[in-house]
Amino acid sequence: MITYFNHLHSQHQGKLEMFRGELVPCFEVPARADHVLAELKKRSFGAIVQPEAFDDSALLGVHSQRYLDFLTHAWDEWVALDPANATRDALPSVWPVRSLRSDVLPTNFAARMGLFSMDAGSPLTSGTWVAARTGADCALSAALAVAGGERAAFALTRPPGHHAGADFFGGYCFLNNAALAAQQLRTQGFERVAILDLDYHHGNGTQAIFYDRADVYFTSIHGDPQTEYPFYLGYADELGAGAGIGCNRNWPLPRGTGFGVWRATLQHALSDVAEFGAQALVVSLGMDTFVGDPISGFALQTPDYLQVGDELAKAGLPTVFVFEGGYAVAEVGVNAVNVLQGFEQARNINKKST
Ligand code: 6XA
Ligand code: ZN
Repeated sequence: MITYFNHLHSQHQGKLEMFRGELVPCFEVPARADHVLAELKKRSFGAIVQPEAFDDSALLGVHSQRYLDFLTHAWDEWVALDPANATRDALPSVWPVRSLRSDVLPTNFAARMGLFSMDAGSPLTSGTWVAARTGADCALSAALAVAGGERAAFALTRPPGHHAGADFFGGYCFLNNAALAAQQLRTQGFERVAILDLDYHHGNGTQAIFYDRADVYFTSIHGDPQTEYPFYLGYADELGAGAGIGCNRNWPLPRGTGFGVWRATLQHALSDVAEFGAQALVVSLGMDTFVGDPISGFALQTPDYLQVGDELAKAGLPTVFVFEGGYAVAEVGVNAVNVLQGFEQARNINKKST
């Protein structure tokens, strides 16, 4: 399987995030992607290449122009406010909640940080834009490769993407890589595309981007939003809107869920993907379902991820894997590559038997 690696990912290196009432060192660190890269190399998993550079217009199928304009210049604006800001990251602290206006674009930088974000846990740094932008190129490149006939491709990038909406960042995410991959597959001619989000956290951004569309099916297995981030989306009664009714399906599960129940849920989700008639699949590959994850609550074990890959291969679809969360840094590489290896092994067995 070909991997598109974001060689600029470490440019995004947040210092502190707001967590349980205090500023703590960021969980979403460059070492995460480096461990996955090292494991791919250790297992000689396949070609590891830099992404193609796409024009910014490729982002407009998913994100709004005013959000992209904001992200492009945000760091420079932050430093222009005070040169000392160059040594600290920007975090939002005020948001336009119900009854406040979000149609007006304020000139004040802090006000725009709040307008274009959903939490105070996602620091914007000097290298955030270049890292996120190159990550988007990875997702677009992986989708293009699959559209060109590769059975599967892996976008190995950070920051992650699935919480980012059309016009907001949050949950460590700035550009929605999975949504960009799905949109690219649509543009390249796949009529019906499914996104399967396996991250511990519900992919609120991806869901929202496609919520009223009948051509992209979104399904997610995640911690129950009653208790788990992102809290305000991800319930089982969210089934889509307008033309997209029936094209959204959530599988919230309680903290402590182990592989038996999780795998049965995956099988349900994949049978819905088949029923939808998907011609291609995007997997939001979050590895924070691991029992040792420091901010999550499922109990999957390292060998389980081989079986996850096996289940995904059974869907028999051209597949784009997009790296999302996973903060047990020492284990994230082995776990992620186990999914990819399980997928490849199942595929090879099928090839031999047909
Ligand atoms: C709150 C937790 C953010 C979750 C990020 C994540 N700071 N999303 O892993 O998938
Ligand atoms: Zn997550």
